[in-house]
Amino acid sequence: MTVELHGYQYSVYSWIARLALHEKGVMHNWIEVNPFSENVPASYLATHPFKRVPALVHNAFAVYETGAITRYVDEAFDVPKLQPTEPRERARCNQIMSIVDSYAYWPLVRQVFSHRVFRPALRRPVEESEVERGLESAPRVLAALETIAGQGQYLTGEDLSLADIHLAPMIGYFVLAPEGLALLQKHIRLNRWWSALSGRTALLATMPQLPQAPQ
Ligand SMILES: N[C@@H](CCC(=O)N[C@@H](CS)C(=O)NCC(=O)O)C(=O)O
Repeated sequence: MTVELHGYQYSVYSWIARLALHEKGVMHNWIEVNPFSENVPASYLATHPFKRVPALVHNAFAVYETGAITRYVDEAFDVPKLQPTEPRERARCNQIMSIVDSYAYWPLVRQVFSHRVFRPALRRPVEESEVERGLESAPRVLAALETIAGQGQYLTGEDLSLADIHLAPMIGYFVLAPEGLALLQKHIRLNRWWSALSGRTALLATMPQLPQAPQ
């Protein structure tokens, strides 16, 4: 049995997929693909026609879209189960995964993290207006998540689920921006959830090694 994860070292979606594999205890080979490069191998584009990362290949089965990957990993491999079975908890889990993909990624990661943290570290051009737009959009995302987050230790109850696995890397990047951390801290449940989850072994073990900001 071989599991290959094709991902980009700094990609937040690749981090999510790696975190799910780690939580499930699934050994895998990492294959580096930079989707922003002009020279993405044709073999990868055959696997992922939209030129994004990640993609997972398990024996001869290839799948892309991070939610499809993490659900597949959860269902194809044994414990721990990462999707609630109780209908309302499962609906919340799916809802949070979808909010993360549809509404959180762009402002939290591509606007705030990228232009406040990542690009400066790489000495790449920064657009302050992107940070501003991200910080304008982020409160609605955080408020929506705060409203539906459960009262338990994790987002959907007392057990870790794919909701936590999809949101944690996005928040992990967002709070590296001081303004991101300040916004998160205004949300009592999310802040409590992040305080507990940010020290989790699997999250730290899979966290991308970011380039150091110039002094
Ligand atoms: N909906 C996709 C999104 C994946 C995605 O946007 N990945 C980013 C990296 S974090 C990417 O490949 N970006 C390349 C680009 O925007 O050209 C998923 O769930 O996998």
